Parts: sequence; structure tokens; C-alpha cells
Amino acid sequence: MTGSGLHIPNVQGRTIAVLGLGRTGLATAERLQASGARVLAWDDSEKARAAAPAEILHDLYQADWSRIDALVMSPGIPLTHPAPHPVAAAAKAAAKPIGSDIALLAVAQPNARFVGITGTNGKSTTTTLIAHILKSAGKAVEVGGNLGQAALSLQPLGPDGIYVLELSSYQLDLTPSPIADIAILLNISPDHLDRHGGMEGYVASKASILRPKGRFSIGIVGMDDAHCRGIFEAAQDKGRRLVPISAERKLERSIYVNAKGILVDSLQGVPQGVADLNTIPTLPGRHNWQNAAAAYITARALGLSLDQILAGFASYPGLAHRQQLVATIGGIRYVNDSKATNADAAAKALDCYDNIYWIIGGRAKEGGLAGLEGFYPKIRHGFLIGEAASAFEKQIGRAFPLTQCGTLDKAVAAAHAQAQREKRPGAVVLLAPACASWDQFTSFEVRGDRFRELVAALAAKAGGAA
Ligand code: UMA
Repeated sequence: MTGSGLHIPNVQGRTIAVLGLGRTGLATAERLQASGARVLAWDDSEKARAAAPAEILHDLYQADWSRIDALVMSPGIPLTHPAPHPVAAAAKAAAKPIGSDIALLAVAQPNARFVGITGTNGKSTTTTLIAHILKSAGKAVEVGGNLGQAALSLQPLGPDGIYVLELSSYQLDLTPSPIADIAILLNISPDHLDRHGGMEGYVASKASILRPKGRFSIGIVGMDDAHCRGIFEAAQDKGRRLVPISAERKLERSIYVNAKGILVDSLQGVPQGVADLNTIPTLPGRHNWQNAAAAYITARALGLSLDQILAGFASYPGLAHRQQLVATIGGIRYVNDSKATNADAAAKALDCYDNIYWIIGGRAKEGGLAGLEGFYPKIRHGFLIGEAASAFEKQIGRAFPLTQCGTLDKAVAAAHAQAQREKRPGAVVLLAPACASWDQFTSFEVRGDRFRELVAALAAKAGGAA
């Protein structure tokens, strides 16, 4: 394993259990070992154990917890719901602290500043946008967390360094101490409810990002859904300066986006237009405007000038798998929004286009397609894939025509053939599945990459512009 160079203090000579040996666990085990800890690591998958250094493996089901100081868990492993993992239950019964790689990074870099971003949707865009703006302005920045790069694989930064971390509800649950100097809560809609025992637990987990961290900590809260508005009210006067943001309404002393797509700063009382968001092609749609509002105020709070922020907006390259335009063939756009793993995220994409050839399905989330009905008139045809296909067919009924395709390969071929035949103005072949990928793929990234490959092959055949 190659080390990031981060040193974790106060673990020398201590015995730390590490559960899960994916991205999080491997980086955690490596840094703990390099910092002098004795690591006992385990993973329920034989394949994951085989890929880990043999000397750290220790069956934690048989562990003597009186000899272990703490447990670091990977976020994908249940801490409380639907049931605590047996190893977590054993550590808890032995009164051992359970923590995350995120918390260890904060301990390892006490002088750096931390920007934490959570929310059901838009986290990754906001995280990469903030990191991009800060880097473009010459700041020392590391970016990671739920986004993909495990916290303990990031590089150490000096006291002026800034960690920009996307934080999932799983990671927040495992990180009881306040982590973010600038904490961003974008929005909340139902997701991962099985892991939080229902909506109340999920909302509480998201809200925990706002726990105050020192006198200068700032909380940036999206005000466009009722859950977040409730959290904002409840967090008033709790030790964190709060800034409301909205992509939908004008609010007193806030950062909001007006009906014309102008980002407005009214924090000083007098509303001032600061950026025309229509001019940024990599941030399409109103949902991205909320992300831009969060990025603007974060960069401001970190001392950037308006010019630096505007330059960062203008050069932001966008994210793979999030409304990513992968090709235009014969005037039809092919858009990869594989990250739309729930109905709410799919809605954001459907909102942006007309004449949609929509590829949907996979492993359905609770509620299926509920809430998307308003977009159905924009859909020319639906192409169903994966486990959810027959349930979705029933849910959609006769709202728009459907074809059962089974696989993504067949769906792309069918959507392409029909879209090219019909040549509707502004038409788009859109992968926005409103489902997790796990029935047919190992991740939404693999699903999106397959879509890109299939489209690239069609583009090559047609001589289209990829
Ligand atoms: N495992 C067990 N026992 C179990 C369950 C899992 O041993 O009961 C083992 C698996 O065999 C596997 C390891 O745990 O080897 C995987 O741990 P993990 O699921 O936490 O995966 P990591 O590779 O560590 O990736 C995690 C995040 N994954 C999840 O939260 C599910 C990644 O977010 C994140 O990028 C990475 O840490 C680095 O911080 C992914 C994700 O899907 C993108 N996140 C969810 C989402 O965005 O919806 C929350």
C-alpha cells in the first residue's frame, strides 16, 4: 500500500480494530499502522480479505475486546439499522469508541480547515465545484470523502490547507464530533431509510453536520425543502453562524437565485446580483443553482474575491455521471445521469430537457417513481431495465409508451434507434434510472461508464461528435 503521509497522533502502541477493507478500511489500516498502532482488521468478504495485507487480518468476531482500544468502521457497514453489525455490537457492549476515517483525518490535521458537504442530492457537484474554485484561486486543497477518495488517503496540508469533504449520512453517523468549519446541508428527501430506521433518523443524521465547531464555524443550509427549513430553525442560536441559501425564493439576508438565474447576495441587507448562472454550461438546471449558491458563499467565507469565484465557475469542468453530455449524434444529445439513483435525483434531470427517451430501472428505492408524474408529458418513450422494470411498468401505466429492454445495452440500442428515427427538436437520450445499480452493476459509475461506451460506439458508427 502506498501511504498518503498523514500522521494520526495518539495511536502509537494502541490496538485499533478496523472493520471493512474497501477503500475506507484499507486507507485507514495503512495510516494507523504507519502512525504506530497495532491494527486488527476484518472484512466479511473473503475476496476483500485476500486483497488486504495478511499481517493485519484478525477475525473480529472472535476478538477479545478488553485488548482493543477502539473500532473504526467503514460507512457501508450498518452501525445501528437495519441491525448493528455483530462486530459493532460487540465493540459497543465492551464500551469501546466507534469512529470513522473522517474523524481520524480531523485529528491528524487539527490546523487545516474543513468544508463538509451533505444533502440527499447535489453533494458531489457542490464538493467538486468548491474544490475547483478554491484550487483555481491558488489555495492548497484536498477533496474526497463519500465522493470516492477515502479521507485517510488524502495528502497532509499545512495550516492554510482546506479539506473539502463530501459526507454521507453513514459517515456522519460514524463521526460524532463536529468536523466541519464550514458545514453545508443542501437538501433532504427520502433515501437510505433502511440504514437510519426511517426518515426521522435520516434527517437527524444529516442535521448533525451543523453541530458547532468553535466560534467561527458557519452553517450553510438549503431552504428549499421542509426538512432543511426545520433544521435551520432548530439550529438558530446554537453556536454556528447560519446562512440560508435558496434556488427557489428570495429570502432575507441569504444567498438566493432569482427567477432569471441570477445569483443574488443579500447578506448585507441590500440584494446584489453577483453571477448569471445561465452562462455556466456545466451547471444545468435549477438544482445546480443551489449548489452554486453554496459554493459562492463558501468561497466568500474563505476569503476569495468575486472575480476569483466567477473564474472558478466559468472553468468548472462538471462531473462524470451527473447530467454528463457524452455525445451528440445527428442532433440528438446523449446524457449520462447514472448518479440519479432515486426519483428525486431523476427529477432534476427530467426538469432540464424535452422530448426525452428515458432509460429507467435497476434496483428501486422506496416509493419507486413517486413524484415524477409531472414530467411524464415531456417523455417520448421509456426504456425499462433491471429488477424494477415490471413494478415501474405498473406504476407508469399508460402515461407514456414503454419498452421492456432488460439490459442497458438493449435499452441504449432501442432508445438510439427511435430517437434517430423521430428526430424531435431538442431530443435527448437520457440515462436517469431513478434506481440503484446493484442488480446489474457494481456501482453507478460502472453503469454510467457502460452507457458512455455504448454511446461512444454508436457515435463512432455514425461519425457523431462525442
Ligand atoms: N462489508 C463487511 N460487512 C458488511 C458490509 C460490508 O465486511 O456487513 C465490507 C465489504 O465486504 C467491503 C467493505 O465493507 O469490502 C466496503 O465498505 P464500504 O461499503 O464502506 O465501501 P468503501 O469502499 O469503504 O467506500 C466507502 C463509501 N461507500 C459507502 O458508503 C457504501 C463510498 O461511497 C466512499 O466513496 C468511500 O467510502 C470513500 O470515502 C460510495 C457510496 O455508495 C460512493 N456512498 C453512498 C451514496 O453515495 O449513496 C452513501
